[in-house]
Amino acid sequence: TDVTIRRALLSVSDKTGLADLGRALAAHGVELVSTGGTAAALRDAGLTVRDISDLTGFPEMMDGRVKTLHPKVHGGLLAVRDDPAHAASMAEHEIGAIDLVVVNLYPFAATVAKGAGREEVIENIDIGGPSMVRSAAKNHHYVTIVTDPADYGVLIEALEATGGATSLDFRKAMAAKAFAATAAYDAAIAQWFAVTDQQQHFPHTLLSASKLVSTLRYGENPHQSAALYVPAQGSAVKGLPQARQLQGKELSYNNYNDANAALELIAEFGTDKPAVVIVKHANPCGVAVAATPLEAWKAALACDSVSAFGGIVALNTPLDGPTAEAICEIFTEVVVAPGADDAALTAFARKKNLRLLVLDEMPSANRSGLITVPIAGGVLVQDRDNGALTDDMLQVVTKRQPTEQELADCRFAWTVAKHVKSNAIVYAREGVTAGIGAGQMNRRDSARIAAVKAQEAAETYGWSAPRTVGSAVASDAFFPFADGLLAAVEAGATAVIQPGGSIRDDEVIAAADAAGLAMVFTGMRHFRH
Ligand code: 93A
Repeated sequence: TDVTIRRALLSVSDKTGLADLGRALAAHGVELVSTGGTAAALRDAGLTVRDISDLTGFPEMMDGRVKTLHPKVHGGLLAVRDDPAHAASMAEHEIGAIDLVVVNLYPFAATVAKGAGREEVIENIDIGGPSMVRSAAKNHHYVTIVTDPADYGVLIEALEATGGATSLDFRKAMAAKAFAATAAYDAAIAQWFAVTDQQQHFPHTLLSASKLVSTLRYGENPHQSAALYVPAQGSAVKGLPQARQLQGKELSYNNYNDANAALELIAEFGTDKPAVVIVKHANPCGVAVAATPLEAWKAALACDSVSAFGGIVALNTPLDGPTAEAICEIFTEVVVAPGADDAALTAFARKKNLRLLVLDEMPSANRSGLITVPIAGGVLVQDRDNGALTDDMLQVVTKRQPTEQELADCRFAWTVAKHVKSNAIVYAREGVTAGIGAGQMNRRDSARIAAVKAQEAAETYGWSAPRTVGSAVASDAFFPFADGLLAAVEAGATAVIQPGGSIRDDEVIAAADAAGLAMVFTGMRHFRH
């Protein structure tokens, strides 16, 4: 099933590695046929090339829109070589077999990403390229298709090993990759139309535009297989797949998921003041903003030092030595930050298993995007929750106005609550979470659990009172009854931030007034189920 390559058609926008590939092909006596720019590049490298117009008998025309769309090309690609009728057609119409196609497409996504106008974007929709890719891939029994410059090396190796041929296994693998590439390419185009013309969701890109980054050891559990994918057409979002891992074991599925939760929350804090987030099972168990990263770490840890064991830590500032030393005092799975100085690197080096990730750029908390959730028989799609709190949204509903500190704590607690599984209750004081209640099936339980955590922290650290005393409490959704609010009062909260909008708001406001609380409504909720 080895097929010897006699004629190759090269037509590439990305000319990376082209000259080397051309030389390797020529060395095996392969005839090179190319479109204009590719032919010029190959000639510059000193190679002999036949112009596509010579093969088709037509000039490249209409600004290059019609270059390779011709039966002499597609007949040469699609013919079933050992079918006598196909062979007869080839002979009758003087169609020569093409054994290898090397194509990469007009840079559609990059053109969109650089903010080009509509006309330029449309001109960068490649038609002839994907057609050749699909013809060659369909006929992989005879034809080799290569779409990614990263595969030139393996192609050259295959040619060397066989004296100028490829195996069926290789052609199959490249064909699969080729169809994935054209699917992703078309998905990006469809997405662009949807966004530009209709402002609609178009989940196809999320579902099909995927490039395998790595196979993971296993999924959430060892009996589940798992892998990491990124959009095939490149992503504007800098996130974990682009992070540099400086040390430690390979990231697991759960590491990625938890580190992502930590990264998404830390991204909310910008870079003005050092902040630290500790995540466990995709929920924060301690968050703090402070004057230094070390102080922020200590304060975040104190919120729930039991849960922080085996946690995922994210920072919004580069890691320094003292902070790294302090983090190393407890078992930590992953640390992600926008950099680390030499002292930090030295400290972490002693913890061989700790996975240290460095991101040059933090993802934007307010970016748009789509979230998918598979359900039996389908997929749910929604916008990312990028809802941000602005001053004009805040409405004080109690007799008492919040103090400046209470208002700041309300905002901080609200930001954290957005990243806590519902029902979410977050107590915070002076830029530090005092207690977090996550994922309960009723709000009162979340409020109670958060208070218990705060009580335990007070006992661990020998504080005279839990830090919920004098705190602000955030609730991700409205209090349906006064009981959740009363649990917060009992824990010592003096200010409340919540969306409002319950039919019993009056009851809840009355309870707050009776307890002398200040309460603000946001008019926006942050369910995270
Ligand atoms: O405009 S096209 O859709 N029409 C074609 O017939 C065609 N054939 C190849 N674009 C076409 N191509 C693309 O041209 C290839 O996919 C490749 O990206 C590019 C290479 O052009 P050049 O060799 O002139 O740089």
